[in-house]
Amino acid sequence: MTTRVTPDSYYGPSFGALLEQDPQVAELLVSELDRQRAGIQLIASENQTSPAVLAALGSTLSNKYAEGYPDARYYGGCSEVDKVEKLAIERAKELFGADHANVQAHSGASANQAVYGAFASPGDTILAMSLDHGGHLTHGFKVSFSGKWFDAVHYGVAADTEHIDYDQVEALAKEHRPKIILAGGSAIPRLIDFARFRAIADEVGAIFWVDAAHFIGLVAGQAIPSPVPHADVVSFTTHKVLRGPRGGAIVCREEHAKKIDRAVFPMMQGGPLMHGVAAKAVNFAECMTPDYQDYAQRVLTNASALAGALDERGIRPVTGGTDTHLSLHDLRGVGVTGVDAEARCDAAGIVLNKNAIPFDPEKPNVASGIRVGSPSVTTQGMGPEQMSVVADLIHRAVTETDGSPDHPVARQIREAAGELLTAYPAYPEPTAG
Ligand code: DSN
Repeated sequence: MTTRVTPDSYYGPSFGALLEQDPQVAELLVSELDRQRAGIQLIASENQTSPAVLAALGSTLSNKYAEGYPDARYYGGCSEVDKVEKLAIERAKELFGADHANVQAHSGASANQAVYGAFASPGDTILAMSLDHGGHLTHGFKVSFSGKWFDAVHYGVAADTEHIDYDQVEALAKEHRPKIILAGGSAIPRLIDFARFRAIADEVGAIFWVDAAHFIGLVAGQAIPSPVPHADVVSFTTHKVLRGPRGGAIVCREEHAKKIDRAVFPMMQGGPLMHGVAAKAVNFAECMTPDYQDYAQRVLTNASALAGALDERGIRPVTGGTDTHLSLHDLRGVGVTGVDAEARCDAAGIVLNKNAIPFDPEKPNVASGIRVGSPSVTTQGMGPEQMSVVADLIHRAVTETDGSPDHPVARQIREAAGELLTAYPAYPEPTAG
């Protein structure tokens, strides 16, 4: 006879202790797992990490202070965490073909702070993509430290193609002579021409930095070209397509290694989160497998299928499609705002986010677009056929419902989503016995 393993098996052997001691928090962990399982997860920056990564995150490495770097710590008792961090560093270098890796950044924003710390001083000029064309808060947006401490100049996309306007990048670089030129962002559906950026940076003597947080998993899976051979420094998060723990990391050329390490610690951070570092090591090894490379290819195929299927239904992809794991869609053709689309999808069991589109006439908290990504649904095993079903459900939710979970069409969509998720579950419950 087969015994069903309970959902909390994903929390490891210590979960029983939590349940006994603090049922209030334990139940929230379970209900969040239920929530992740119950919806079609299309947030482009999220994924479903492996039980092995979760086990490392839930480990006693969380107890250890390890300020410093392997073999040069400010605390005793670091013998085991030294081995863990060395493993993570070596695996990151191998995975990305990099001279040097720093795996201590707590998050993408922390990694980015360190890159600024390494190469710029307050008041220096930086050149980066504007947030409203697909950049990121930490790329000089006015309410972020990066916009407050640096003189941020922004490039965007060309109005006709919606691709990065490289001529504008070059003209702004020549005019402003920035210390750093930054490529990357959170809503860029197309490949970035790293060679062109490198040439522009060389022309003006700037550091070329790629924030690869969104697409580094596709690079790890050898599905798209790598920025590493072109850039001085590449920062990234480990939890998006890469499918590792929540966290950040940096790889760079040997000549910048010391600067980067000193900028992460002691300039920006104190003790590293060693359970997170262990989970990064686990993840980097996972990414070196043929299975992961196959996954990265399927992420691309699914993103493209989803973008195309939404396009067929009148929800236009910005730039006409995608080369990555995400697409950005202009909802003006169906006369719905991003904020309403997000709420309508949410009520229908589809999780995505509103997003500004380039030259958006709406305010960011209303927005004319949505952003959808394929990392999670691909982890669940869905393919292009299912992307067509998902596009249909999104279209119906956006155009036929009103944001109420009681709307009859919202109910129908939740039912159809439920069928899809039964066939392609998140965190399928293992069977034992
Ligand atoms: N918030 C992340 C995203 O959703 O893209 C970027 O930091």
